[in-house]
Amino acid sequence: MIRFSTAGESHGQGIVAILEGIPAGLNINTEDIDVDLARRQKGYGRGQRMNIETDQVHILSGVRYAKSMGSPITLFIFNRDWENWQSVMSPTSVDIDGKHLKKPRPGHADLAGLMKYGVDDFRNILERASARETAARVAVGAVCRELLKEFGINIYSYVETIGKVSAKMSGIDKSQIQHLAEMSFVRCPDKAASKKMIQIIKQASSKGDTLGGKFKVVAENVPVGLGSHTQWDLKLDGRLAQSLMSIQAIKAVEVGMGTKFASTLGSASHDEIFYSNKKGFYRTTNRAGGTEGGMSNGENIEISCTMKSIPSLSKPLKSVNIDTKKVEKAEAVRSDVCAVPAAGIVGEAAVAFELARAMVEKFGGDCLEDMKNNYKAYVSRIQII
Ligand code: EPS
Repeated sequence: MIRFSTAGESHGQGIVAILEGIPAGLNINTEDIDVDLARRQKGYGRGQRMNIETDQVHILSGVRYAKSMGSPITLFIFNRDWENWQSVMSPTSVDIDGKHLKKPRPGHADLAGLMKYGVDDFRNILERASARETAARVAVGAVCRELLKEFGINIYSYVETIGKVSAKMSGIDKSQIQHLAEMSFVRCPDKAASKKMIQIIKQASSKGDTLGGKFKVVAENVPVGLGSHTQWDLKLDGRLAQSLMSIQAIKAVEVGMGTKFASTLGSASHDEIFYSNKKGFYRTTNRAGGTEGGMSNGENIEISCTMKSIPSLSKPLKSVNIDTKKVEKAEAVRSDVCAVPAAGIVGEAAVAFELARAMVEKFGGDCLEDMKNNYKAYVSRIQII
């Protein structure tokens, strides 16, 4: 079984992930992981922190001569900014001059976290709630992506909406979406919308405000039958939603037509089934977003995620000082203005992890060769149905 966990604080020494269950024999290169780490750092609207960091992965275990060994893979990403935070984040001595954070930011983990964990300085909470943690998830996703590539599965994402500006996708050639997204500063394939998005991010920044939006993740060439209808926690759409919803600031996940299903008649909600000798079973629409009954159905997996506006505001909202209980402005801490483009890369990683997990469950094997043989046998069986 594939699983991972992460550790590390935003301004501590670094972020680490331990990834277990990747079959032996997979090519793993730090350069490939670093490509995704760099993609996550980009996007118009990021804050000054991204000028400090140049994320690079250090593989501490589980890989030898650029191949997985089947043992836990430890991925470490150093926080360059740690140099500036050594006394504040010291694991040993107390920083007596250190400023305690007392005025929780509405919308952040601060208040619930400090009540739950019994601390009087919410730095203990924000350090781990921070989206810095997503660097580790992207490194994990990059390894999973390598596994999926062995089976021809391709994952990409693009930004659909930032604030009130949405991409017009109707005139865009589907085969160009991935490339156009990579070329845009906000990862939006619609050039005109990209320009407007940059403008509204600038405007929000000048007003000390932040912006959210929506991104879509697409997975191509996913085989039929990942996940299962037989038990609630095996359903692929549910697992993908959990993984995506757990990304910092994501408030809604929509599979296929998503919320539009509510107002659409059954006759226009589903994907009619066709058959040809060449293609086998196929559909001409993908309203379901690639899953039916909690299983992949062979169409592209398509999921949109909504990210709320970042709650760290340089012109803060009202809050309460936890010592005096008086109303004051929330703490103003350094932050991004808009991180929707970066969140799309994290979304890709979340989908890559869940699909890799489902692939290993379905095709098993401690070594990649076994997994490939099982896959081939399955594909040839379903082709003759
Ligand atoms: C974040 C606040 C900012 C972001 C950070 C997430 O960091 P800082 O507090 O150091 O300015 O830049 O994102 C990252 C560091 C990253 O790597 O994505 C937050 O509070 O969530």
